[in-house]
Amino acid sequence: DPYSSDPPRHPALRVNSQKPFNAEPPSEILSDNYITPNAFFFKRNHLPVPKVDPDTYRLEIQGLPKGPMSLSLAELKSKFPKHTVTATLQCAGNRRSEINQVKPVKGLNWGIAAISNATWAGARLRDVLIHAGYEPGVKGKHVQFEGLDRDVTGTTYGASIPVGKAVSEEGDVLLAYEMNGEELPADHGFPVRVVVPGTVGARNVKWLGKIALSEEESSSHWQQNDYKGFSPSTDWDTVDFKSAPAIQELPVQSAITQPAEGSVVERSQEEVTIKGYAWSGGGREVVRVDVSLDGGRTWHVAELRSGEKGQEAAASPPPGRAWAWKLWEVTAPLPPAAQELEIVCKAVDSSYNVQPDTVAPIWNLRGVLSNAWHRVRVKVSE
Ligand code: MTE
Ligand code: MO
Repeated sequence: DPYSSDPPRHPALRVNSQKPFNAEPPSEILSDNYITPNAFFFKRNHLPVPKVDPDTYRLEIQGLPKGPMSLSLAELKSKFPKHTVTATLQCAGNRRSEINQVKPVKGLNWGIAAISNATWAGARLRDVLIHAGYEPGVKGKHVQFEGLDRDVTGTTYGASIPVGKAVSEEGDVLLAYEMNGEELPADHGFPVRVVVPGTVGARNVKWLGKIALSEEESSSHWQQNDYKGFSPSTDWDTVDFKSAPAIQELPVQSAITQPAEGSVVERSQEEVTIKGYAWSGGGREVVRVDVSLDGGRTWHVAELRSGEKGQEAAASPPPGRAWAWKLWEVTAPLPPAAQELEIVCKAVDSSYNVQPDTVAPIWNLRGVLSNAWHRVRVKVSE
């Protein structure tokens, strides 16, 4: 069993698949912490977790002017300044279950919690590329990453990002060896993973074995034939994966974490508190979250928080570098006589992108990019 050496996991996680291991935290606890504890951070593995010996680990670097080279873990930690970034990671399949409800799709049936937020530390990818001879004008459009996890045929996980993101001083791309002040957990890429803030989870390659500058995108299945969006009219007979770009930046997103679907609020309390998260890709900051208790007829503006309680001010990011989610909260009066509430949330980002109101027009055969208004139904008890 290639999965026999997978690490232990927290029993509270909601498991979508055991082998490979895929799980999300209970959505009600997602908004309890601004920084998601490592044990509760969602886990998305395509393959068995590789066992990597940190003492013999080498990171291979190819396609740069100084020729092929490699770095040990100790070199990665000592040769380059340690850079810290708080960034939210979201799987392209987050909220796929809502797409499935419209018409079934292929993929893990994620709820709203295939998204988490952590403080990552490591070397900047930019510094490592410059160390290998990168300078403006060097040929190459994409930076490819290869994981050390492999399937039975020896094929490794891989992905790539545009070189501009990789070398930008404002891109904040990390070769991370720490997650929330601890060494990277096995499930999250020990000893080194790429963290590409603002970019879909799939490009944040774990158990990083190789970096290559190239004219082409990664040839991996996950870059070429997966993690792409299509029209609702495209089916498995007509889909041409070459016709769509690989997902990089994700669209604006928000969801309700509390109250939970189907729960009961007491009429006598007269008001209800609603909580959730909001985030957008590409470093676009969430500037507003609107919440409705009546299915979207009337709206309340939620209060946004971009840090642990009491530390919000320190967390205000420079424009275009809002990598971390905002948690939001609103307390609103219960509408008189309502026996059931349809609670809805929608976020607006700094480009004034908004979420679509329904799922059907964004349905796609892989069930990715699911970001319609999130709706939760609760009962009001007399
Ligand atoms: N990297 C490797 N090597 N293997 C993988 O299976 N999964 C990707 C990405 N990096 C993956 C990987 C996907 S699809 C996502 S959403 C994120 O890792 C999940 O990161 P996490 O498990 O730390 O939450
Ligand atoms: Mo993912």
